[in-house]
Amino acid sequence: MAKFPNSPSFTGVFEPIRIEGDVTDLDIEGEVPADLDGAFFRVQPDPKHPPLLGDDIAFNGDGMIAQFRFKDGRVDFKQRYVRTDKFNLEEKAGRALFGAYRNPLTDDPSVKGRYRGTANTNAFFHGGYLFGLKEDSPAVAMDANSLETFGYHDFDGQITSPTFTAHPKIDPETGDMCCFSYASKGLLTRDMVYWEITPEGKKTREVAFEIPYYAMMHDFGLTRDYALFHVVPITSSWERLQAGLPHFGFDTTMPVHLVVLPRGGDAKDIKMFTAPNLFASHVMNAFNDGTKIYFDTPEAKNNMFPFFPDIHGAPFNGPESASHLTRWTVDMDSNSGEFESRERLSEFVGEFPRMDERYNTEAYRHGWMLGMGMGPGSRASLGHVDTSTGQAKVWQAGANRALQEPCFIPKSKDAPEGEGYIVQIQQHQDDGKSDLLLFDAQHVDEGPMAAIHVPLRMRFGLHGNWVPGEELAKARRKTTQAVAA
Ligand code: V55
Ligand code: FE
Repeated sequence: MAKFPNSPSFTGVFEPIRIEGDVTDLDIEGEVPADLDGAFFRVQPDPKHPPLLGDDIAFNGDGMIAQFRFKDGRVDFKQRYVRTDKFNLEEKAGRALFGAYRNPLTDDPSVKGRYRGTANTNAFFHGGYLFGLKEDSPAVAMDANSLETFGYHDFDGQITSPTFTAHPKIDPETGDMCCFSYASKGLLTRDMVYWEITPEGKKTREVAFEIPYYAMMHDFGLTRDYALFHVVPITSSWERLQAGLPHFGFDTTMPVHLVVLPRGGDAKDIKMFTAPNLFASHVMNAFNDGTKIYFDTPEAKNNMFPFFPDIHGAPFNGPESASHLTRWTVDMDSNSGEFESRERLSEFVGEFPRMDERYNTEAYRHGWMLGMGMGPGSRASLGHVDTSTGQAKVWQAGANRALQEPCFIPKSKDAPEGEGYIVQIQQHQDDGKSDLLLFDAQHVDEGPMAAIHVPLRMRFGLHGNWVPGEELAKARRKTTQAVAA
């Protein structure tokens, strides 16, 4: 008999949902363009079982992937758990067997040595597979059409690391998936590996290297010529795990590094640049002009994760967790070892940065972020940031509405940069319903052109991506089935 705790992580909007199912032809308020053909995938942590240790953090829930399939002006909905090894083992046992977030010392002995991944951080499509991703474990391959799970995926033995990033990027020029792992030689190790994988699944690059200290290497930057890894002191140690502290803590006394790997080079070609202490997690985009490298990230003065507390015991500092899109510049020709500059691009306060990914690795203009309401009574918002002017267009959600990460959809394959739509989940915090909102990407301030109603509660979610219909038609299928014409 399940008994979920009566704690903030499991009550109110954090109450687990655990519903898998299908809703055909969602109720739509407004208009969905009839030529929009594809699917929006996104993932939410949604604990299947009451936590082994009595309570848990939101980042440790089992990955539940939602698919919104757009075609002929209508939208079908489907959501399924990712069948990770953890999910399967716990389902068989009928209870939780894995303990605290990234602390195997807290697990039931029966699962020692097993992958602990929850696949709760990204739903990412490449080479015909939908991948459910959690950065502490390998990628989990899924059928993008049915949301059935194939299982852990080692790319035909080409990737042997026990971990795989939740933030791969596609090089728009080649279609290659550029990706990495950290803690590549085991928990808490400073080892990383960078890979490039073709759409046919062939590994074309692999570089192993080390970072100066163990850190949460959550996202990275990719330019035409470089892969960029920002080392920010969200760090850990065996002492923390043995003491039962949260895996990560933020250390305000440690420097930040940008590790630059030339994509054509090897570990010996890496250059590292150092900046004073700051907080940065996600990357909007990066690009280079010769040896000059630009890296755009929402930067905050201090920690943004209250559940990964200050290592020296300082209380969480709300105002200092506000982040602004900031451009870091480094020059590979310089031997100063320091950043050339850190320039704030916009006054909009937000995180979860996304852009028109056809312009990934290149100079770009349009970005979108989830606005962070700071202070009581503040509302969630969606911001469109023009990186050339710093101007932001903002739409504010209503009271009792939470928003999630925006995702850009190009209007057509060859539409100009930023011409298209934004989709974004809206959670109702008062009536147990949700919407997928659809905006004209460059006029978000005019409000959504459509609200696609989801007749159930969606939980706090992480990342999502759009997959065009023509890609879905070619996607790998787990079950042979008739495909609707
Ligand atoms: C993030 C989310 C995670 C995680 C590490 O920054 C970083 C987001 C949902 O899990 O494990
Ligand atoms: Fe992320």
